[in-house]
Amino acid sequence: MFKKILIANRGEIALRIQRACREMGIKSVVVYSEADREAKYVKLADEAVCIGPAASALSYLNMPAIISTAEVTDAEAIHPGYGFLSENANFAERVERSGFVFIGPTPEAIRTMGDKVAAKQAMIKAGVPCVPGSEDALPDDPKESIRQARAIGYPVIIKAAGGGGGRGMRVVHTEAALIHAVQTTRAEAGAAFGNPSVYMEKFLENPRHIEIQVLADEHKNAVWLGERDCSMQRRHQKIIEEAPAPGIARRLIEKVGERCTAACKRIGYRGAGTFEFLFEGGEFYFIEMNTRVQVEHPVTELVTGIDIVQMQIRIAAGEKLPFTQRNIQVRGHAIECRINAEDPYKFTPSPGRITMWHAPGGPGVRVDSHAYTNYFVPPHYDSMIGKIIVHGDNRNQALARMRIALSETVVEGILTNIPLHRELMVDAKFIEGGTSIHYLEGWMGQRKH
Ligand code: MV4
Repeated sequence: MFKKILIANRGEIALRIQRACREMGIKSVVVYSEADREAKYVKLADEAVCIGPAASALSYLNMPAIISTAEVTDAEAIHPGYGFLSENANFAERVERSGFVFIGPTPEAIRTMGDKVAAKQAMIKAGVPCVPGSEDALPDDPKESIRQARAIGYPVIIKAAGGGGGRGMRVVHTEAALIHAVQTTRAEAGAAFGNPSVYMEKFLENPRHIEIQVLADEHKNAVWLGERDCSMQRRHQKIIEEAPAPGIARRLIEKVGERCTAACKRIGYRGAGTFEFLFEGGEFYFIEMNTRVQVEHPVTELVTGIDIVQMQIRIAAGEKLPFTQRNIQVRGHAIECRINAEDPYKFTPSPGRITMWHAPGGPGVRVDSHAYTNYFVPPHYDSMIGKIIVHGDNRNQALARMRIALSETVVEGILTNIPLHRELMVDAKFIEGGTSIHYLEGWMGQRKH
């Protein structure tokens, strides 16, 4: 096992990785920007090194600064967390070329999944169900786009191969709008991702967003750890996630879970990963794969009892998975609310000093946050300052525990989205379960304030 790991991230996930290291007897080095100098998790690490000014481009995205910090501190491995460099194949490659272990998949796997056309082709080959659409990038020939769209049937969606996470997409309802949409998406993709490739899919109008968590080792073992329902989102920012997904037949999920592990084995996937699906009309359709630990990993940890971050580290150290699929059981229900420093009605960021932080507790309540009374939320990064995650024997108990947890939580000095979560936890449709990816935006429009 590693003796020392460098954490190439900040905030709650840097603290989460640090906790995993501590439990495993591994020393942690945290890199930080000038904006994070005073944060408690920085002081808590075994070693901390400032790698640059507040701007991410000069600190958390600064590959030479991070790799040279690993060199001077004698770290053996680098954990990238989520966001920043976590899905940058060039970074993973440079880490390995410098003689360190990248805690994640191979650079090749990251690169394949980063190209959404290549990812989809790999999944089709591996028998994972995908959205009907073009198997290759669209050629520059308008006739061919028109032919394919007719074959698929309108509405279709044009997506950038280099996009993902909601960037670089356009819905097309009529043939009259098609060619312009393809050209515009292509031009934007070239400018934004340096890759003008686009592809076409049937547009699913009212799906849910369901994802499957997997773990795979380098010895050809792979397991899936159940699913998460991440449909409650606004502008591609998830705010609530839960496991299991309400109202979906177990045999359907099991079928798709088994396809995901089969795909992992086939492509030689290693590490933690997430297969993202749209779920509509009782069918799963693969859209993308994430090759990192995700923000919402704790809901899976609470229902399976498996520490996903510790497993990432053990896999990266070359260990075999300590369990097989038969050993994995999903127990009860978990819900996560992301706490953002933002106006709960206008969604504008609300950085600044937290004058009072009181975290909830009690049975089945977990808080993953680096915040505390007097913590200053810097304006330079994502507005998420933590997560409240609850577990119960069933969904109703989890909901009750989340309502209590939210009622206990006190955050003063900045605005947060806690009032929004309090409202959603008593919303009839959310309580019923199974709302689509469009529910929250519709609900926002209805809400009086
Ligand atoms: C889609 C879709 C409907 N049909 N693809 C958005 C993010 C990216 N991961 C894929 N996305 C979508 N792809 C087809 N063929 C609708 C979305 C989508 C979405 C997906 C997941 C979660 C939230 C979303 C919000 C808007 C659109």
